Parts: sequence; C-alpha cells; structure tokens
Amino acid sequence: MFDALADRLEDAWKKLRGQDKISKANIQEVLTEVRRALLAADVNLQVVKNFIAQVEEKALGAEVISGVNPGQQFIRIVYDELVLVMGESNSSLNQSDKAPTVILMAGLQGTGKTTATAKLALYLRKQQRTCLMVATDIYRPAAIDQLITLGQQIEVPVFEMGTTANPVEIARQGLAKAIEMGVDTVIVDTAGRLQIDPEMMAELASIKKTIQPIETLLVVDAMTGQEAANLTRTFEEEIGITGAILTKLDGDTRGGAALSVRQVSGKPIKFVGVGEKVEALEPFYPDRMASRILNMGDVLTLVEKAQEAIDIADVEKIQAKMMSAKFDFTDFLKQMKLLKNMGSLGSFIKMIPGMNKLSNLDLEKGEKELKRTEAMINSMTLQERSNPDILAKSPNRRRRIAKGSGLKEEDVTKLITNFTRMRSMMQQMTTGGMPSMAGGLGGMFGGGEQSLPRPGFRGYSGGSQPKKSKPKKKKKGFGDF
Ligand SMILES: Nc1nc2c(ncn2[C@@H]2O[C@H](COP(=O)(O)OP(=O)(O)O)[C@@H](O)[C@H]2O)c(=O)[nH]1
Ligand SMILES: [Mg+2]
Repeated sequence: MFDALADRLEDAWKKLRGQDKISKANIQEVLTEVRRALLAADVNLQVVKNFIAQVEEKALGAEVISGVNPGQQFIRIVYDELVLVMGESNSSLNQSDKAPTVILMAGLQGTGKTTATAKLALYLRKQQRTCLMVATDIYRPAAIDQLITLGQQIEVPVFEMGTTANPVEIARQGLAKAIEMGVDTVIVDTAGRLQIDPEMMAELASIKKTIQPIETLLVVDAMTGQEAANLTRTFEEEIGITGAILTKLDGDTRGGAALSVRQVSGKPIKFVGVGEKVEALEPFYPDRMASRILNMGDVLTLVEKAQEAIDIADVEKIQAKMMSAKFDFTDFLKQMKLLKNMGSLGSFIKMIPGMNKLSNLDLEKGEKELKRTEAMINSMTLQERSNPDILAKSPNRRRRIAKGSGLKEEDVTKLITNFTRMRSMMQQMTTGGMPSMAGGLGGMFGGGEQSLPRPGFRGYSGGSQPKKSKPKKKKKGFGDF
C-alpha cells in the first residue's frame, strides 16, 4: 500500500537535496512533484490543494538548520503535515457513561460494514466488553445470514427480525434487547447502496435518530480513491458521522482515501481493516501511516532523519567518548535525549529495515523502559553518574536511587549491570565504524545479543553521502509498519 506515493515523494525531495536554501523558487518544482504524487494516489484535488498550501507555507517559514540540508527539512515538513492532516494521534472509540454504548455503522454497499461490525465486536470482546450486533440490512437476505455466521464465529449474539420488518424498528428493538441483556455495546449494521441514494440516507438518518448512537462510523473502502472525499462529505452533512473505518488496506490500494476522510469531515479514522478475517482490524495511527507513506523504512532516510535532529558536534563528542572508557551516565542521558529529539523511539526503530515488524507492544515497552531509565539516572548524583562503578559497589546508593525514582532496587541493579556490559561492548568495537545511537540502546535494553542493527552514521564530517541501499521489500498490510 502507498508504495507508489512513497516513491514519488522520494523522487520529489531528491530534487531538493544538495540545494542550500529553501526558497520560493526552488520549492516550486518539488511541490509540483508532491502534488502530482498525491493526485496519482487518488487524493482528492481540494485536499491536495490545501495540503500543498500548508506545506509551502511551513517550508518557506522554516528556519534553515545548520548541518541539515533543505531536502531533509522538507521531508520533515511533509511528514508533519501528513500526520496533521490524518489527525495527529489515534482516536479511540467513544464510550457512553451509561451502557449500552451505541455504535451505528454507515457506508455504501460492499465497503465492509458487516465485516467491520463483527471485527469491532471481536475487538471489544477481547477487551472484556460485551456486545450485541443488530442486523438491519433487510434488502439483501444474505446480509442477515452473513452477520449471524460471523456472530457464531466470534461468539457474539446477533439481533435480527428477518427481512420483512422495518429497519428502523429492528434497530429500535435491537437497542431494547441490548439494554435487556445488559451488554455494554450494541453495534448496528445497516444496509448500503451501490451509490448514495436519498432513500438509503433517509433510512439511515431515521435509524440514527431512533437509537441516538454515540458513534456513527462511516465505513470507507480504501480503494474508493477520489470518491472518498465526496462520500465522506455527503455522509457527514446528511447523517453526521463521528469517525471512519478505512477498510481493505491490505489490498493493492492507493493512499488517497486516508488523507481525504479526515480533511473533508474533520472526523478521525479510528480503525483500519486489513483483511477479510474477523481479526483483521487495527487502530489507526496517523504517524505510522505518514511514515509508511514516506517510505521511511529506508536506511538512507534513517540516517537523514538522525542528521536532521542531532547537533553534529554533540554526536561526535559522545561517539568519541563512547569509544573511550569514560562513557558514563551523563553521556547516556544525553544520548537518550538526542534519540528523543529524533521523534518517538517507535518511529525511529521502525525505520530500521527489519525492525518494522516489531509490535507496538514491544515499542511501547521500549519507550517505557527509556522513561524509567531516565528517572533512575535523574536520581543519581553527579558523582555517581560519572562513576558508575561506585554504584556497582554500594547497595545503599542503589536503594536511594530506587527510592528517588520510584522503582525497585533490582531495576537499578539491572540498569547498572546492563550499562557496564554495554560500555565494555562498545570499547570492543574499535573497528568497523562508530556504534550508533540505536546500537548503544539496543545493547542497553536488548541484553547484547538482540541489539539493534547498526546503520552507522556515515557522512557527518566527511560530507560523503552514504551509499543508497534500498531494500524493496513488498510490504503488505497496515500491520507491517
Ligand atoms: N481484503 C479485505 N476485504 C474486506 C475487508 N473488509 C471487508 N472485506 C470484504 O469485502 C466484501 C464486502 O464486505 P461486507 O462486510 O459484506 O460489506 P458491506 O456490504 O458494507 O456490509 C466481503 O467480501 C468482505 O470479505 C478488508 O479489510 N480487507
Ligand atoms: Mg452488509
């Protein structure tokens, strides 16, 4: 997914590389490329226009950071804007104070409403929530059976009244049933048409009015492309939606819809469908989507992004120190801060080829670990920071630090053990280039043998461009990045 868009954007900013200033003149060509890339990816024209205008404004207003070339800065600006357009952060499902939480599914026929209804029910069930699914699609007899079958598969009850009842009535009674059963969530699946038609909209509006959902989720097929914008606008204006589910992102789809939905409706994409199976539902994360769009699983980009955020002098000093026996906790803290400047640990690690398979849970653990480590180092005295050995020798000091950081003594002991091991490992690496930030931290948290690959920070002082290596793995599925 998004491969074409990513490639075109990459071509676009290559043109900026090597120029020493972002100016109105030299940015036009690259903006045209970005515009072309987005249009080719089926992003709605108006959405593209707004996007380009924002990027241009930000690019021209950007201060040129010394040591960072305009191309790199431009990437950052495009990335930030993509994240912004797609909603910045993950938006979770609304939940009513008083059960049941009512969720209404809306969308055209074949977009994946019924499938998404079951996916969502399963997703909630896994969070120990109880659901009832309501089948109101009386127009396609198979639609009710489809939901019943899915319900059996995921062990979630389905409320239906056959194909002769009125959909609004089914919804009303379905909600009553949910209250009677005491489930905490009721998800109402509805009928769609091939195209927006007034009758369908009226029925949907009437169901909505009857059941007063806290969530009205528009199910959008990611392959809809350009049309996604109009579709979203119509549903937003006529029904009023609270969010969207973007389905079929596992297919060979373009990225357009993801960008369009939020911009047009102002409502977030909450989930993505990544397959036909009931498990194939994932929360939507704009930053991950943006990284994926920009094809950041690329060594070169990794190096560039690192360069962009790091004060070169700092890096050289720390790296020199890492090679000596003097690397201490003060340096380590600094190293962590530099890493933080580069964005979240998650997005950083995922840029390393082969590392994009790490689960979000792994990454969250890593980030949490970093925070704990920082807390412990902050509780050390300057003397202790510069001389970790005295900590190794004194249980009293370790206890004090544990107390100060709100952690256990064994956590402190582990930190010191790992740190000492990492330091000695670094000293052994006297050949083969500098250990990288990631390598250092990998050694720190991974216990050595699982340490992260070291891309190496070439080209900082010599000005030689790192050789471009482009692992063109075909990455399928939203879950892969
Ligand atoms: N590959 C893929 N297929 C999906 C996804 N969601 C739904 N489908 C398929 O799309 C078709 C239509 O889905 P359905 O839920 O019946 O759509 P509805 O008419 O909106 O209720 C079915 O064949 C589903 O298996 C998805 O995320 N990925
Ligand atoms: Mg259906």
